[in-house]
Amino acid sequence: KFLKNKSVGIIGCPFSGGQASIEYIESIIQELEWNVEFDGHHKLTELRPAEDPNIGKLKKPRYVSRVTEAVSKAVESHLKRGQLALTLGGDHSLALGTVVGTLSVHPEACLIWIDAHADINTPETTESGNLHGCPVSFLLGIAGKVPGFEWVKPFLKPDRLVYIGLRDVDRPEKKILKQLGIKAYSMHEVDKYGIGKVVEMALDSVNPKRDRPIHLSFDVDGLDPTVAPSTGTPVRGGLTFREGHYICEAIHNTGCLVSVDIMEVNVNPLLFDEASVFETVTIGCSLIRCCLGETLL
Ligand code: Z70
Ligand code: MN
Ligand code: MN
Ligand code: MN
Repeated sequence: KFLKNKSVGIIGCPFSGGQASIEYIESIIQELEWNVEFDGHHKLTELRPAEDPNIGKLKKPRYVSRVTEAVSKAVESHLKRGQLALTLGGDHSLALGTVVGTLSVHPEACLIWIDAHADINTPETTESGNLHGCPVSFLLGIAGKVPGFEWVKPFLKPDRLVYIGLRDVDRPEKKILKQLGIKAYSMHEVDKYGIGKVVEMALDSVNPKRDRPIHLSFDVDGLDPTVAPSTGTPVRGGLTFREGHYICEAIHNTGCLVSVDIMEVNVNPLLFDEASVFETVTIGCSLIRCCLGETLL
């Protein structure tokens, strides 16, 4: 509905240890007969400032703001050319960039966030100071004024956001979700209703007529650590292999998908053994295939 042709632009974001096996992913997409444009891993580490003292509790605020702004431009440029934007990361703070990039081209877009975490802490509520725990508050415009993040606009409306897979949400985050009335399907609802019903309810809440562009931000820690082990903060009790794939299949089937993030895939051999990395990269690739229309039959 919103893409010009079967063409996908890949934005490789090796930021904070996360980087994906691009060659592999590229070949998989070519089998699907999508035209692939990959402009190399973005050289994000070059954007690291010499000095980057905390702002309040926030760690590496200048580095994150520069990197995410650059990523927003990359997503914007692929979308403007009618391509599907596929961003591979990397720290989930990157989604601050990807979602702004999507909204700047498709202001009507909705955001489906798959994650164990809500990533909605504000600079005030964050305990860790890690910006990967905060991108959603910046996207919604509830983060307050943080120097360096003035470029973050347009903001996302709370009723255009829905979560699936939550199971490790901080107390202040729960308060924010309630106050803003943000739709969220935790693992409890996945158990109760099944993934089919949950995805349908999620789509009905943010995209009732299936006429809005969809940005899917998929943190692989939304999956159970048994199927996606090489990620920074694994949390037990996550989405199964099939539940993860079902989400991607169902969203593809809406015909509204314009932008996809596959995030928090960590390929650092110092942190994870080879088998764990292989398994996680493989499931990432497989989710991408589903997003692009691969079917079981
Ligand atoms: C925690 C914090 C976290 C990953 C976010 C979130 C932790 N609530 N981990 N994304 N991978 O630090 O704000
Ligand atoms: Mn690019
Ligand atoms: Mn996340
Ligand atoms: Mn997470």
